Amino acid sequence: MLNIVLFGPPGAGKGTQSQKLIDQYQLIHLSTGDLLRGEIAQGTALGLEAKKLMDHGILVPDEVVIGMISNKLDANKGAKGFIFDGFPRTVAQAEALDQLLNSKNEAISSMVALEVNDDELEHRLLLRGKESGRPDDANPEVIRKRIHEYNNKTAPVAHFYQNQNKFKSINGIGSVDDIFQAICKVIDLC
Ligand code: B4P
Repeated sequence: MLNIVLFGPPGAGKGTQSQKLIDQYQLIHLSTGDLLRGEIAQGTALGLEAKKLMDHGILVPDEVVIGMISNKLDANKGAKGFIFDGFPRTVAQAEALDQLLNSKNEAISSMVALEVNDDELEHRLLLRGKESGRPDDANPEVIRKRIHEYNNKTAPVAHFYQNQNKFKSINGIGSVDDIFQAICKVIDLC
């Protein structure tokens, strides 16, 4: 199986590149952000709790997102592989993902990290906020909180995969197609 973690700060282009990668490699796209927004749209208890945190740019508790990913892995048993988009976002999530995959005799093939500076992230997210109405993209303070959460809780996840020799860094500034080609070069070596 080909199991790719797409990593990077909010607005780095993980969702954008995932859409192209699932077509190219026929992988299942697992975006915890999309799954949480789905729960919010359906008005579930989980979604109502998650919304309070997401609207303030704060990460949702580990056990919630780990449970969602576990269910999705079980629901896609015949898959050729997965793109993990926005997950794992903490070291505890990365450890849980390794355990989940281990129990199925699978493992992460590679982590691809998109590198984008804070000014560009803020610019992209504010633009998306105007176009999509996403509440967590509308307010510069919330965007800065998300970047702060990323630096505090998510950036250490890169070391987790560096220690396993699975970390690859890609410049996330440039055209969507050029970045996509750079990611494919990494994946084709897996
Ligand atoms: P996510 O939904 O994961 O969203 P994101 O990090 O903001 O976006 P992404 O990096 O995918 O950006 P995109 O491609 O869309 O998370 C939202 C919230 O959910 C989190 O803050 C958290 O509260 C919660 N959450 C999610 N997962 C969690 C977890 N595992 N644990 C705990 N909490 C969790 O790109 C952004 C914009 O840039 C788009 O408008 C796009 O068009 C543009 N863009 C993309 N590539 C570009 C390029 N090359 N040049 C110019 N613009 C580009």
